[in-house]
Amino acid sequence: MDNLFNKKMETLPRKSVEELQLKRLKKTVKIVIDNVPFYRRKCKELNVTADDIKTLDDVKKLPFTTKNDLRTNAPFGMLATPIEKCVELHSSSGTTGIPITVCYTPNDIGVWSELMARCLSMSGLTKKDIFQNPIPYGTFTGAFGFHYGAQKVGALVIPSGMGQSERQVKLMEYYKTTFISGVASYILRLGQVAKSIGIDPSKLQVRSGLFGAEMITSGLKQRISDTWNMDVHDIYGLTEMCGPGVSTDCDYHDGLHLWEDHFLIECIDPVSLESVGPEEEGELVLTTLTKEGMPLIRYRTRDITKLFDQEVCDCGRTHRKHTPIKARSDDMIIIRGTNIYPGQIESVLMKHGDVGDNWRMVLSTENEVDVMKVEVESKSHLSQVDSMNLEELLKREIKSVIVFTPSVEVLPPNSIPEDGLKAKRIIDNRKKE
Ligand code: DLL
Repeated sequence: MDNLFNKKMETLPRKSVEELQLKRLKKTVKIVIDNVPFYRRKCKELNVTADDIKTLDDVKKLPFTTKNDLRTNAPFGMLATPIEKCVELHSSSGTTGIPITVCYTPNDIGVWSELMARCLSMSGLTKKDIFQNPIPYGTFTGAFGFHYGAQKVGALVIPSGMGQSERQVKLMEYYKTTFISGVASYILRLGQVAKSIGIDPSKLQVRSGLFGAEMITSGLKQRISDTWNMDVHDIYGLTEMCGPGVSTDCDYHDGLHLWEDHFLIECIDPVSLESVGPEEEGELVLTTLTKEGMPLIRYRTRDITKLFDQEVCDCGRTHRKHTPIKARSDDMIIIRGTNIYPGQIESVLMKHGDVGDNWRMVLSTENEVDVMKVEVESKSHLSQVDSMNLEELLKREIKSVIVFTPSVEVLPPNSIPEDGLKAKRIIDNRKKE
């Protein structure tokens, strides 16, 4: 209970959370219908007005918003506030080239800082910490979110930015950094770099870390924790909501608390678009409840998770938890009729001590049939016989989770190229129709 940043709001009784949500939802719907042509048109088509929102369930009367809607109205068409009231812009590049752009008013920045402070406190950050932020400072939301939140907690922030990995490790050693943030796969790489310059990451002063921006399987979490000898928390977020700071796991590590005073949660079947039942897997759909610059209604995140029904967590927080994001629905690949998510493969790989930190699935077409090869780095150089034995073992174990047998190639350490900020797990070279 002592790591609550905002005790009143984090432990608000459920009834009060829901009353607050309804009040904020009504206000948000009125604002977007009055100010955003896209929502005015969509609501007219569905014949719904702000007065039709009488209960939280009435959110289902409202239209969904998709990434494509944001792209079509980019860069500023979805703003609900005149641009002169906005003070910061962030964007995420995505895959199609048109960036998703979000503008923040001073109040939006204030809320974001508060939510990040809650997440960081939940992960153990205090004002006594030396907090290193190895994330690129730029239009990506990551670095600024952590920076604002850590300052709000009162920690000493080292804005180290991403890259120059040796320098990052030396800064940690020099300033005796106690808490770090980052993109999970980069933190593993920093661990390798530390070892390569003779520094054992587990002997540094770093005792906690808060990581996100990409999927963190329990195996990956354990691996980071073992490499660095630190407590690892998972933080989820997306540019469209605020950036990082939407949810984080508490010390019980059995789900991420999502800040329901600022976001209304739904979980839907991505095909039928109907709500899934309690504790059933589905796509997370979020409505912003306090955003001024770019409020969003029923935003389809594409992220697959399960919502828990539990009223109050043993940590005292009343905000509902969701399981770590299992996948993005657009990352699901279908091979020979089987649905496969990269996380299923990663869960198998990360259990093996001989397997290194980097891997990818390469898809191609052979004789008109889809084939999948899993390329995985070994932790250290292996003999040919040991590599072959490991390949056979991994093939059998992967088959037990995805039904068919993929080919597996064990590669020497550091042979898979690093590609951008987030790890790229799927290389799809299949022949397109
Ligand atoms: O990645 C915000 C962020 C920065 C979160 C740093 C946490 C830490 P975007 O670039 O807009 O924003 O990407 C958002 O990344 O829809 C998820 O698919 C994925 N993602 C983010 N956090 C997690 C996580 C940032 N903890 C997209 N687990 C989201 C799994 C995550 N996926």
